Amino acid sequence: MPYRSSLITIERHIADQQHLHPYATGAFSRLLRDLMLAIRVISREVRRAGFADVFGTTGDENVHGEAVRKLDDFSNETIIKAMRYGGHLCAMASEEAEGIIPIPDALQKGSYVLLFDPLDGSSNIDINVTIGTIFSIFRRVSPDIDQTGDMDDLTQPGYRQVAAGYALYGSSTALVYTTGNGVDMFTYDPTLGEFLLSNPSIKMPEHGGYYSINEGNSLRWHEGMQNYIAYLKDEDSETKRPYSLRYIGTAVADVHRTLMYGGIFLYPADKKSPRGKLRLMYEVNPLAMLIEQAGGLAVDGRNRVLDLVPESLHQRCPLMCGSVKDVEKAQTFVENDPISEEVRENIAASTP
Ligand code: P6P
Repeated sequence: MPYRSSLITIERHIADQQHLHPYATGAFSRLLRDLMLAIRVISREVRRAGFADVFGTTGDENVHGEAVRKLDDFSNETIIKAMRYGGHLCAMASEEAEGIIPIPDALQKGSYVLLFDPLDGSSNIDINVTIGTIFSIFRRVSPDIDQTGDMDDLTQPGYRQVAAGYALYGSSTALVYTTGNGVDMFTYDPTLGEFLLSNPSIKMPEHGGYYSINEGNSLRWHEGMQNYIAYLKDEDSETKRPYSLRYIGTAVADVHRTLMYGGIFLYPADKKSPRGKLRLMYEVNPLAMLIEQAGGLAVDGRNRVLDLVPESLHQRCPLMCGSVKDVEKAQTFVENDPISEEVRENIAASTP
């Protein structure tokens, strides 16, 4: 029976899952509800971007020296405003903000921290190609519940995430999230103003037929990665090769296709970027939790992403993720690439 006919709203689903979290006091459910409101507001703005003056850039640059687009700014502010008053968070961090986003002194602090990429895929905004919002939630580790959280709360290893997910602003607006009990997808029905359960308990195929990587970087790849991608292009009916290349250039969209159809998404370390491009705390960690919860693997080339101990809030992290058989095959090719040496050197270089 197709779930599209189900009338299970995300609020109902969160409440139903609450019994799975003995420590859940309802605050966690209310936190997710507030985040869903922010995503609804961003979805509305993305949908009308062509009419409202929200295309283009603000003229500012973010902490990474990248041009900030108007929708980036709007999405960032929307999440901060929707989340700071609920009393569930003690701190936030965003791709668009250099340091901790504190909860104002006058407002109640909570037991969680939220890290997010407010609008992933910015370069695709003005050409109406799928973009998304990525989020990651941890319980605070600092003891003082009345104080704003600190960097230790925000830079925890990914296996401590209590929830992770993304919104996808594509042909429809979808929300995919996990609280550690599998992955569920909800599709937004704007006529009802509700996210309705559309794909419960998503499970990835053991291997797929797609690979997703920016082939423009191929001359920068280390030898192992070059050999792996060449392997995927060989003719071999038994292993269903050649794979098809799909690359949207929005990590959320490329990972979502990998989650739904199987295969592998890669943004590897290379000779120019020893730690790849994607950010560990608010892109790679949440995407890795979702992929693992759906039965896949997510590694930095050598290590399980969720085991990585962060050194800084905005650090980059190489990513290979997707179907178990595909990621395991890729690892046999790249295990001798000089990634760990360069990463170690790069860690020293980037430590402020
Ligand atoms: P490239 C979008 O700007 C982003 O951060 C990710 O969403 C995406 O996977 C990647 O950059 C694309 O980068 O170098 O292939 O254009």
